[in-house]
Amino acid sequence: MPKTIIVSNRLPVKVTKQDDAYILSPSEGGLATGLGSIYKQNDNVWLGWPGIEIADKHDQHNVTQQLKELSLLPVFLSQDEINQYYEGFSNEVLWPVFHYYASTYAHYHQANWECYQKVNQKFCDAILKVAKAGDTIWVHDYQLLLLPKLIRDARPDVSIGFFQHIPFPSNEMFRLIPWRNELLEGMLGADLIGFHTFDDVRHFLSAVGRLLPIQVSANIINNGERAVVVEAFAMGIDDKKYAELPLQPNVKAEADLIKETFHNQKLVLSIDRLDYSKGILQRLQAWELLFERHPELITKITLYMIVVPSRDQVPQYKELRDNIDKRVGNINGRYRTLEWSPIQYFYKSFPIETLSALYNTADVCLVTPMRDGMNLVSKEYIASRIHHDGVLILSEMAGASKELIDAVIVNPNNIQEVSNAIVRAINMPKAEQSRRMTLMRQNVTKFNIGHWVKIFMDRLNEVKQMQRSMQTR
Ligand code: GDG
Repeated sequence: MPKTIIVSNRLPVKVTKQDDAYILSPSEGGLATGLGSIYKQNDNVWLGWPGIEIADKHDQHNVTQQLKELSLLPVFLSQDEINQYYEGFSNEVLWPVFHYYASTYAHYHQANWECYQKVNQKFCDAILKVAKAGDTIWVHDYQLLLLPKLIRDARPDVSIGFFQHIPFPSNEMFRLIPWRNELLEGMLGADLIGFHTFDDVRHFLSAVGRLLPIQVSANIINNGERAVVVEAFAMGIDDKKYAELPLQPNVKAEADLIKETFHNQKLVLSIDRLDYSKGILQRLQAWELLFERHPELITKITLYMIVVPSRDQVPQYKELRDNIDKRVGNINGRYRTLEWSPIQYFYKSFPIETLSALYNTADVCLVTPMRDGMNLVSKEYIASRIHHDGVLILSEMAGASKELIDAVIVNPNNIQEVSNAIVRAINMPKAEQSRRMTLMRQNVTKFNIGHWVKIFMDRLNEVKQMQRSMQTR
């Protein structure tokens, strides 16, 4: 029976070393939940890097056995490979260019490119050990752009889907990459290519049309052998989980404590990974402007800002972290009183129960990335608002803004607009909050993670059928 192989850079599992043993804890992330319905069935499998360097062959064997129990298959990477393929190429070429930060953060090193090719080949070799004719392979994200073609060349008899979780930039950005054609050709090994939004699709098609000698017609690319379909599939979340969490007694207790602590204030929540694309410094500027323009809000409103540690050994990220520390310090130093701080800042991650309690109590969720493929935090806030109140302020640069049109939409570069949106949000009448929130909740419920997985897989099947009927014509 044909099987499905999911492939991503990271496996949906956290591996930690304690003494001499490796401990596995499955991830609760949205993608893992959504794809759980697939990879845990029959002979299906999820293939990826376990997220930690395991050099010893004996340890590799043990971890492989443990992962097998969870339907997971590891691709082990050396520290050099992690540095060059992951940090050097994925995060210092693709991430900045795809988020429109090419001039500030991109570094094009031939050695990193060569390692990126080598590791994509390593993933391919691991897949070829298990893939059979008729299998379906779903490859995820920007770390593996070359993989669809590598698999296709070795195994033309499988179905390949590719989904990119981050934006695809305008061709004017994309063409800056020295190896742009190889990247596009790599992706075109897939039968179906998915992005979060129609804009990403448009940018990708335009890059293919301009850079490769290939015919593009509407959203179909014909490379002479196969028709490759490119479409938007907006990723959703596990809405039920976020609606049920606030009902748990421990979450309720935590929410009550937060309410009590901030009882005479408006609470504004922001949650991001440490990243320049998330617009954290600009958000802080808007927060400072708020008190300059509205001194009556001093002691009446608090920003609860969680920044989840990420890549902070990399100089650019460390610098960003230092700048955030400095700015938060300045604002708190300038406006705080004995009992109140304008910003409660946390540089750490929290358990999902705490996030739920915060989503549930925050009057406003402030999501203002400079550029974001989708942004799941905005959807998690909506799904958590079981009483249909609260206001989402959302950047027009996040993919989610194309769906959550009843949010208060802002341009994150317009500091005054963001600051005004906060004032508008905390003064929004309950009836208007409820009307907007109800509409957004309908969207988040209908287009949830299960729906996303289903429509992608169904479409991949249809594309294969279309290709077959074109061949027999
Ligand atoms: C990439 C794209 C796209 C955050 N803090 C904690 C925590 N989180 C969870 C959130 C959310 C996830 O992390 C972050 O997801 P985002 O979508 O906001 O952002 P990226 O990590 O940049 O993800 C993005 C996504 O892929 C999916 O395609 O939407 O555009 O950049 O789920 O809840 N989770 C826990 N503790 C924390 O402190 N447990």
